[in-house]
Amino acid sequence: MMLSALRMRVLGVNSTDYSSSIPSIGELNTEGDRVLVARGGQGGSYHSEFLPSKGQTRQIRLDLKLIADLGLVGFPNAGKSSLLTALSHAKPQIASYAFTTLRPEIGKVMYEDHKQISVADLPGLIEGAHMNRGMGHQFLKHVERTRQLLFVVDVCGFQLASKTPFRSAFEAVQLLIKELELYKEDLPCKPAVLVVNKMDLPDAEDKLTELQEQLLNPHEFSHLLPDDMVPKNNMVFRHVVPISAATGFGIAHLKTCIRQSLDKDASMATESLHCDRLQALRGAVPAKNTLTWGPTASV
Ligand SMILES: Nc1nc2c(ncn2[C@@H]2O[C@H](COP(=O)(O)OP(=O)(O)O)[C@@H](O)[C@H]2O)c(=O)[nH]1
Ligand SMILES: [Mg+2]
Repeated sequence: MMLSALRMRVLGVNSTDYSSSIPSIGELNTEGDRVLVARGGQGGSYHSEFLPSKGQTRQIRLDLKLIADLGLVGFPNAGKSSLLTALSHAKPQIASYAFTTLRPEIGKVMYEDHKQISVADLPGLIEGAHMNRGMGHQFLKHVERTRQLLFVVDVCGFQLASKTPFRSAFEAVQLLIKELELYKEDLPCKPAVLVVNKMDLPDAEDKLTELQEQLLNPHEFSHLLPDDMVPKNNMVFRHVVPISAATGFGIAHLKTCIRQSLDKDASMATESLHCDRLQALRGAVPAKNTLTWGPTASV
């Protein structure tokens, strides 16, 4: 059986969890991609008295992918849904309690030159998501598939519940990186922009300055977190953008930064494609030249 579709992951039997350890039969990412899931039987012939043989049977699960240019990564209440509303025409649910967003919501950010960028508001990530706590893997599997990440933190910090520890904006950033790293080591290598939200709140400026200092030298502040929650490698954010999703402060600048970051990757990808093509051509040309112009050429 041949499957042909868009944006799917084809998983083997009994794949109840979403982590990267599941046997994946293949991926259907672009139009025309095909995956062989099960082999058909031989057709009937003279030798088999025209009885066809049975083909393979296989139980599979199709895992529909969410592909967006940007994925919003942040703890609950950071203002991800509010940011998506400020950036696009999407209308995600917004409320001051955790897990308001249960399903990913995609918004389109429009630019004056008609370019559109898709941004996915993903259900809240919490500490322990890599162990499938909260919405754990359901969330992280989507992060895996967005081109770039938009980290969103509340400048004043975050506390999930009265029994869980308070986390400053810096600690939230570190913990988010750690969750991604523990789920899949190379996830924090994705290009990322850090959005510091709620700049309209009192003392926000001072807290932003403190966060920026800590981000410049994260190792110096690693004692703020338990050893096992300190990321192995720190992410280098392409931009750190203070905003207020509530008042609109910084949103226009953020749109510019997002665009710059995505355009940078697009031009790098085009350049590397050109390089590959050139290499391929160079590989082919000398062989021809040897035949035509080499000493043993006998044309
Ligand atoms: N003061 C202030 N509150 C905000 C801002 N952005 C979001 N909020 C509030 O923070 C809460 C959580 O916002 P929401 O967008 O649902 O966060 P999410 O869980 O990350 O999607 C809501 O009560 C919002 O009104 C902001 O820029 N300033
Ligand atoms: Mg939300």
